[in-house]
This record gives sequence, C-alpha cells and structure tokens, in this order.
Amino acid sequence: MKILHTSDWHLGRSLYGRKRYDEFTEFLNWLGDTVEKENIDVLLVAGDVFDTSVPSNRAQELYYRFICRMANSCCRHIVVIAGNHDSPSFLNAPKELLRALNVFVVGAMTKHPEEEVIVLNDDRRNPEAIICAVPYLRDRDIRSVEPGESIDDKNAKLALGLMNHYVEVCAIAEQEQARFKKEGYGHVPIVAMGHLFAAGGETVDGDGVRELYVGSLAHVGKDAFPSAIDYLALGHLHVPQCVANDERIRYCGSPIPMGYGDATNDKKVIVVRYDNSTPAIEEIKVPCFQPLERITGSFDEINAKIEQLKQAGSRAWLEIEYTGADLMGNLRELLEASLDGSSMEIRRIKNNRIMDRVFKAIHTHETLDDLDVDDVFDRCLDIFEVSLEDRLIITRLYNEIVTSIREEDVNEE
Ligand SMILES: [Mn+2]
Repeated sequence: MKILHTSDWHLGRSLYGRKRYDEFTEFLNWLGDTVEKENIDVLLVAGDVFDTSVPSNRAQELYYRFICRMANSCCRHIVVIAGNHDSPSFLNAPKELLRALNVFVVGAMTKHPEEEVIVLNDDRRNPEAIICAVPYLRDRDIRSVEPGESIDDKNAKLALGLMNHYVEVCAIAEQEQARFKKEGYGHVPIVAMGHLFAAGGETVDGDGVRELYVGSLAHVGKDAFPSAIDYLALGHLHVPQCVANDERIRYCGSPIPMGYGDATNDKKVIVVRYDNSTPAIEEIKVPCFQPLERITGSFDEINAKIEQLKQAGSRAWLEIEYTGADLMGNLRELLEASLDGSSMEIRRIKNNRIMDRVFKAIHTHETLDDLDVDDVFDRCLDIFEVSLEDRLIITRLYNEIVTSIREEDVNEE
C-alpha cells in the first residue's frame, strides 16, 4: 500500500493582489500525474485545502476537478481534513456526495470520535489501513472557558484538550487494529492526521502561517501523540519537516511557496509505503511552477540583477527592495522599463529611501494591501506609545480575539 501525504494547498490564495490559479492548476495536474506514476493507493490531504472560508468558484472548480480525476485513477481512497483556513461546514457540505467517490471528508470534530476513525480496504476488501482523521481542533472544540483563567491556564488546557482528543480517537483505532489482528489480517497500520502547530516547528518569515494559539505554550510536543500511531501526516507548517527528529511524524509543507520568504525552500509531498509493518518514507520534490525572486540593492545593482535574469529567460515575479542613497520617486517607472521585453513581472517594490528620509516614521508609501491585520495593530500600538510590558499582554489578548474571529465558521447555519 502506498500513501501520499500533502497539505496546505491554499487554493485561491493570491500574492500581493495577483491571483495564482495557474500555479494551482499546474500543481494539481502534477499531483494527479504523480499519483498515477507512483501507483498511490491512498491520498491524505492534511488541511488548508482552501485559503479562505468562502473560496471562489474557480478555487472550488480546481478542487472538484482534481477529485474527479482521482476517482478514475489507481488512488482508491482520499481523506481530507479541514485546516484552520478552511470552513468546516463548507468542506462538510458535499461530504456524502464525495463519499460515493471514496473521498472521506472530516471538517470538524464532533461528539462522536468514532467518526474520525476510517478503515480503508484494499481491492480484495481486506483492511489495509486505519486512518485517524483528526481535523484542525478549534479552541472552542477542546477548551472550556472559565472566568479568571490566566493565559497560561488557557494554553495548558488547549494542549491537554488536544492530547485527550488524539488519545480518544486512537483508542478506537487500536480496538479496530486488535480486532483485525484477531481475524488474521496481521498488523494493519494506524495512520493519523492533524492540522496543528507542533512544538519546535520551523516557520519562515512571510510563509503565511497563522499563529494558531495565543502563546507558544499550546504547541504540543511529540509525546502528545499516542505511540500506536505508525505515521502522523501533519499540516499547518509550510516548511517540510519532521517533528522532534521523528521520521514518522511529519509536515509535508505547502506545495507552492506562500510568500517570498518561503520561496527558497524545497516544496514536497511525502510517499509512505507499507510492504510489511515498517513504513518506507520517501520525499518527492514538487517542481517550481512560478519562480519568485527577491532583489535588494541600489538602482544599479537591481538593474544588473534584472539584466541577468532577463538573459537567463526568467519569468519570475519580483519583489524589489531599493536601498540606494538617492531619492527615486520614479523608481517603478524606471524598473518597469528595464523589464521591457521580458515576461517577468514586478509584484512589489519597497522604496526604503523615500520612506526613511521623507516620511520618517510615517508609512505613507504603504497601502493597506501591504499590511496584514497584525501589522495594523502593531502600528496602532506604536502610535499610542504603549510600553513594552503592556505590549506583550495586549498583543496576546489581541491574538486571542483574532483567532476566535478567524475560527468562526461564517457559512454555518
Ligand atoms: Mn496552511
């Protein structure tokens, strides 16, 4: 049996206002080809299928078209869990229809943990894997609020709630596993899924990962997961990595870089093969569908780099940071002219000189598009000259509010 683990597609996401449907289309075509070439039996999608809780029709089309392609391929089963960006009720809405195509969707945890345990059968209808499809667990799913709790109390409760849920779901899977053993099926592996921030996880600036919890204490450690799990397919962090050096607890990462800070990382999907009871794990590199280039320097340095990229026939999207000494009000016009005759595009220009000298401390050249909500809040704290000590407390409270707003499922009725 061969399993392919992917996550964090973020279908519908844009980069500085530029839609990225071409990349998503190319990725899903590549993924479909890879599933067929590698003879994948099971596809696991560990959350953040869509970038927003109300995905565009085009993003939905990509998703359903891919599922249809898979339904006619060697891939016998698909399991999809919701991530923190997904609307649980949106993912769940076509659940029963998709079930008919051997696609299992788990949008949210319910009062019935057995609903997260899925037994997959092979061609001869023998059990081949037990999947613990634990979706992203929202604060309100796993934590009861009590008055007068400190932030540390809250975090400890969140981590505990998360651990307990995995224990509960895995216990059901283990019962199934024991039953299969008794019936003579040997060791049927338990493969768990999750969308969470594991302790010590690596993120890079600009990779688009939302801080999930209020502080860092709620990040769960490796020991939060029951030892009966043979492989844990995680989503949420966009840089591929193992948790605490354990090969079997992994983030596959996002298949396309979410921002310039993430552009130099290799993008991957993970293939897990079970011939007997020990898994053989292999990483497959996802090709780069749209190169992103960050250029920093004086006007001449930037131009030299552009010339070099032009010579190489680059079609990169550029993020340019001008650090030269001269004030250049017409920087964009000049750079656009340098790009003439190439298929490169400028996504963003940071003109530090103008910002430093002329509008010192006022961020006149920024528009709201350049900032995210957290940046705006930071600016607000600056303006009110909030002390460092107060800043920490206020920021934590603010993060908690933002998280709860983001976790609200706007489509749910
Ligand atoms: Mn994500």
